[in-house]
Amino acid sequence: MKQRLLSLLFLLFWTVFPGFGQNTYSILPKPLRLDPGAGEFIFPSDPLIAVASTDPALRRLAEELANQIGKVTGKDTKVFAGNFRVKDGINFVTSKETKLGAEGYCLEVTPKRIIITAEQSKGFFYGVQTLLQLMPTQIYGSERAENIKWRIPCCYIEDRPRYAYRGLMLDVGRHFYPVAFIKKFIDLIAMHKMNTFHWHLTDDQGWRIEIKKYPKLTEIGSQRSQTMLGHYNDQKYDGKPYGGFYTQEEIRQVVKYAQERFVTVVPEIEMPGHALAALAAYPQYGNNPDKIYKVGTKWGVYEDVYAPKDETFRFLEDILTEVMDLFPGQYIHIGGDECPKNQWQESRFCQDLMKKEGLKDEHELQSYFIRRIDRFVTSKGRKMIGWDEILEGGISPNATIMSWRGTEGGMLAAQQHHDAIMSPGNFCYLDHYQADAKTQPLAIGGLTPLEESYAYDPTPANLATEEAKHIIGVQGNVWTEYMPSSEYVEYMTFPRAIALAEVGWTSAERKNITDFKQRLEVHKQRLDYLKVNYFGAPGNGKFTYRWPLKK
Ligand code: TNX
Repeated sequence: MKQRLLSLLFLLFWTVFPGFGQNTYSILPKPLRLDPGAGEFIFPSDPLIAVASTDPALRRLAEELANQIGKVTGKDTKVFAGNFRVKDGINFVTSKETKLGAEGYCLEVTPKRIIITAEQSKGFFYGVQTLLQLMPTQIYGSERAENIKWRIPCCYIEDRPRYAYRGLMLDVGRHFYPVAFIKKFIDLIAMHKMNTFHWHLTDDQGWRIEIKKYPKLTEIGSQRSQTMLGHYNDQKYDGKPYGGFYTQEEIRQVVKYAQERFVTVVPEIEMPGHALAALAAYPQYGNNPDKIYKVGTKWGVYEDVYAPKDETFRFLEDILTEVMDLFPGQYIHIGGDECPKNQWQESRFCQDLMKKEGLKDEHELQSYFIRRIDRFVTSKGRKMIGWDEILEGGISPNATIMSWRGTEGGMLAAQQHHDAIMSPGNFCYLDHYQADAKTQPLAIGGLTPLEESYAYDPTPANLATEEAKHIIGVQGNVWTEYMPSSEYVEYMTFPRAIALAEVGWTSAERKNITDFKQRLEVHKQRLDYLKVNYFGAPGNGKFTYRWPLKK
């Protein structure tokens, strides 16, 4: 009788709180396998984190975890170096036999202890991200949290990503953001188990990376006389000079910071189009040496592009040499998008070059341009990425394609056995509105709600198995024409980037929007502790046209 009453009460409880219980495991992105367990691990007063490996990255990770637990729980948390399964503690166990790959991990929580098993430090890093998400959300705070029962629900998790490339791009050309924000952005990338920060460093409206050999790139190219106000169609300007750039020292700092969070930074240096800021500094590399170029003040596409001259290639190779010295990752992004051909059509030099090289049109000239750069990048042992326009006029032998004008480019690349990263506008453009424009601060246009980003499946169904292997991942793009501040970037980026993180990590069968949204509700508390101004955050629900809004 008592038993039946209990089950009845239980049933009633479930009807009233249907989401209850699921929130216990609000892990984003969703792991490959999660078996809930009975009971919980309760933090002792002096938790230990045992690390057997001498890998410095792993030691640092353990130290950081210990610091965070110590800071927020007030418990005396220490790292113990040794191969020892500590009771009442967290164990990092390195194993070559997890079958979960370089980024995978296994996490076991029992009432007695916690064990994270992984092959590499990256895997441990992701295991730790998951572990933090099993703790009370206060663990993300920056000070001691009182009156919390520090416990972790028992479970068994096996996890690894669906795709090897999981990226987020930030455009710092249209607006410039301080290094502190770039680091916060990288923290958020890493927390959601993405592994690539694509840094769009140059554009018509600003050159943002110091190049020692060409100081005018930043002296002149990083400054513009004014900025568009309101929407493009309003054709209004603020009349205020605007500028900023990152020194090489700052860039090294950011790259190191990212490395420590297992995030690779992919620098993008735009060519042959989106080159106006560079041409304002060095007009000799344009098609009209007599023209006075000015750093762009309005958005959109400019006709001023590089001339495919030997001097230009030397200039670009010098720049790329410094860039490669700063960014040790394998990929170098060379842009390649939106390159109007008018100036090449009108240029005697270009027309002669086309004849000499047997190029039948300006698309082939673009392809010639990209191939020369590809050859250079490849000769330095790196891989080149370009936007899908670089397919026009013939794809360069070693190029990886970033597909933005829909998914066609990525598919074509994969069919030609080139790697492709999917970033189609409809799903991945985080500069689009995320809700009815009338309720939102100014954005470029479009409408890409959270649900749409979430629904994206990067691997087109009609690719053959061998071709599908070339779809190496997915990326969200934050173009910032309409994002004048870091808070604005956060508002546009989150939570949609979290949906894309799950698209990149979680297998298609495991995805479910209702379940995602339930987990997200808990997750928002974590974002609150991290002071992320996401869409829907308390205090920014009501938008008026102007920014910043009251928080
Ligand atoms: C197209 S996507 C661009 C960017 C703009 C963006 C605005 C791509 C490779 N080029 O220059 O900022 O649209 O959504």
